[in-house]
Amino acid sequence: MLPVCGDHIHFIRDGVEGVIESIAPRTSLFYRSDVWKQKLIAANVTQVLGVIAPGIALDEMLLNRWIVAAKAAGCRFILVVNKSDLPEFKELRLRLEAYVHLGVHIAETSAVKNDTQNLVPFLDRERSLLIGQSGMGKSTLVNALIPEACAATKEVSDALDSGRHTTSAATLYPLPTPKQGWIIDSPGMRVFGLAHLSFDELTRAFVDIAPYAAQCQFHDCRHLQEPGCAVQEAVKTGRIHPKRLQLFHELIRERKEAESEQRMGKR
Ligand SMILES: Nc1nc2c(ncn2[C@@H]2O[C@H](COP(=O)(O)OP(=O)(O)OP(=O)(O)O)[C@@H](O)[C@H]2O)c(=O)[nH]1
Ligand SMILES: [Mg+2]
Ligand SMILES: [Zn+2]
Repeated sequence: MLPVCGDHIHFIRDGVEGVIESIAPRTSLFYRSDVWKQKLIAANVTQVLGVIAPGIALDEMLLNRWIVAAKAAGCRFILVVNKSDLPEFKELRLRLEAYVHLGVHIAETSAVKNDTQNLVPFLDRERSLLIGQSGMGKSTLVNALIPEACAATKEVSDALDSGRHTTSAATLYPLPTPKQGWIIDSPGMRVFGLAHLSFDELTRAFVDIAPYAAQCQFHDCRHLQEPGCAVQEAVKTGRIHPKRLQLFHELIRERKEAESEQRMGKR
């Protein structure tokens, strides 16, 4: 087992270096996966903070993948809408009300203005993971929450000319006392595969689809064209957003593709 940010490890010091002896059992593991590899992101987190901001096109399918991934990992999901100081913020914020019924909490922030008061109440005693596309302000948020963190942000990387993604590895920062818990900053990501989730796991992770899936006429209903499909019916009557069912099918397809590629690879 390879260690990942957030792990509890036992290690033996050897001069200035150390050797990892063992990794304690994890309470959660947040990761993404495609056909060939799993990309571990963080262990032992209790909540995922997905960061979005105006000015960078919102990829709602990506956002929905994070929500599903958090649910599947047993984590609470908080949508952090950053850069509230920008004029385009209001328009973006209005589009997000639809997410509240998926159990998503929303916190508005302006990291550059040090305005994190809506987010702070969510953090104490929690182990949080910041995720989001590059440039949304994850590292700037860390610095606003924990001044001594000194996480590199875009301005710094521009000065050093270190490329597109400013943060290159996940880093854990303890919350300042008297708060307990920690927060992990992670590198920006544009794709988020969930090929590790089975049909049943995906069904459970779609909190809007799961209750209807239990009512389908056939217990192995795939919610495509089957008669008596309660999920399709709920889409027709506006109780499930069609984009959510579209994503569900997309994820099932990706899973199937991954399985068949792996079978071919093993031959
Ligand atoms: N206007 C405004 N700009 C912000 C805010 N927060 C961050 N920024 C700016 O957005 C840019 C990107 O910030 P970063 O914190 O480096 O973004 P990141 O999400 O960590 O990016 P990666 O490390 O590449 O994933 C910087 O120029 C920040 O100054 C904010 O609240 N308002
Ligand atoms: Mg960063
Ligand atoms: Zn069905």
